[in-house]
Amino acid sequence: MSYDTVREQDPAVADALSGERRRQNDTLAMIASENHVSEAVLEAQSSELTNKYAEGYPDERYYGGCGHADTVEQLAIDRAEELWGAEHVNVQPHSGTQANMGVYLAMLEPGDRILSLELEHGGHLSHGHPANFAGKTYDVEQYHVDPETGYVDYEAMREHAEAFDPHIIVAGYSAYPRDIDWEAFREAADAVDAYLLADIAHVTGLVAAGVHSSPVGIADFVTGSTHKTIRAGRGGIIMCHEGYADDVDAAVFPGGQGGPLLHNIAGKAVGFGEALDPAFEEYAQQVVDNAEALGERLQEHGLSLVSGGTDTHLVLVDLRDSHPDTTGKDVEESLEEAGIVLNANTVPGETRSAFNPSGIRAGTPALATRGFDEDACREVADLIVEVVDNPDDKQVTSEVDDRVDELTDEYPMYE
Ligand code: DSN
Repeated sequence: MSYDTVREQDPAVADALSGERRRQNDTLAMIASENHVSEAVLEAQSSELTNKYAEGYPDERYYGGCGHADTVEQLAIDRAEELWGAEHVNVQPHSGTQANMGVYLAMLEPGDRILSLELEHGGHLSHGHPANFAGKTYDVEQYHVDPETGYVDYEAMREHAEAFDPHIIVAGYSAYPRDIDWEAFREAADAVDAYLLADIAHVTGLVAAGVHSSPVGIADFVTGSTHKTIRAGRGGIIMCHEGYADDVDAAVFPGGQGGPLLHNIAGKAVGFGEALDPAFEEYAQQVVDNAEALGERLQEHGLSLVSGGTDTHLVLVDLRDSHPDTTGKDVEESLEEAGIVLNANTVPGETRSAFNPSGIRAGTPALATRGFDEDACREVADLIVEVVDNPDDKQVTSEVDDRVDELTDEYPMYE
């Protein structure tokens, strides 16, 4: 893919686009929420559908000329229903946060009670952080992971639900390395007559491939984003029982959004089609195997992992035991200089700040996309530790960067 037309018309933007393409090829994308979509998804996302207004849903639009838009959106819906086994799917949310907003708008009134996992324990802003619309609109209380094990404390969550009597319980996280006991949440929600929302934003692809347990059919609502492990380009989705379909659809449009981003929905359709291929299951298994190999090797080097390991696509390192004077931000910045891009992250029981926290989060979805296996991920762990042990040593940074260059040449992306 070239940016020839943009280059002729707008060199400043073309330089940034080519620079980003080079950056993605030349560095290891280990931000757990990122991935590399296929050239076909990129093409669909940059199609002429960006020009089309199509408020409404397939065959029920408020504008003319929506025939091709209908085809694309219906393909995305049908493929999503098949991938996740859902009764009803809305593919219009612009992101995972907008998907959560759609569920809240559909089922809650302002002031209603949400019970969700605290952000620094792995939750998400849209689950009710005070800085987010959800925290400002609803009455939010939060459950936690067990400080000893790093796993969700299901018993405490259930007791909290009984005391707080929430209208909705939110499960599913952004920085949680373990599988989730959806039935425990179902039982807690049933005990207090609450809805259950499962936010599988990070693990959409793992759930679709059957390498992470599925909340579909257990939770009332399942939300996700489409650009993470599922590799279908930027956006969100909502899945629900048929009985909630009209409420959810009305909450997304006209309730919370205007016209759908049909070009993004085209990307979703293409990406979901790719994920229906049996090869996607191998990819998803490789993501999980890679994360396990990465985590085990980091632990062999003496780093502490929250929960002692991973069942998913990510590991969460708590630096406080092994490197008490090094912050997550220090490591994030030094690693970026060495060509490894991940993010500083809060850890349960955080003693620093959200901006300069005590942990790092590292994911394997993008590495598996470019072909990395467990051995390659063990080597990446060795490289990470080199930098963590020597954050200010420019010689070490440069040597790691050289090795990253060799690895990215070996496993090229977007050639
Ligand atoms: N920003 C995403 C993440 O990194 O987990 C969640 O929205």
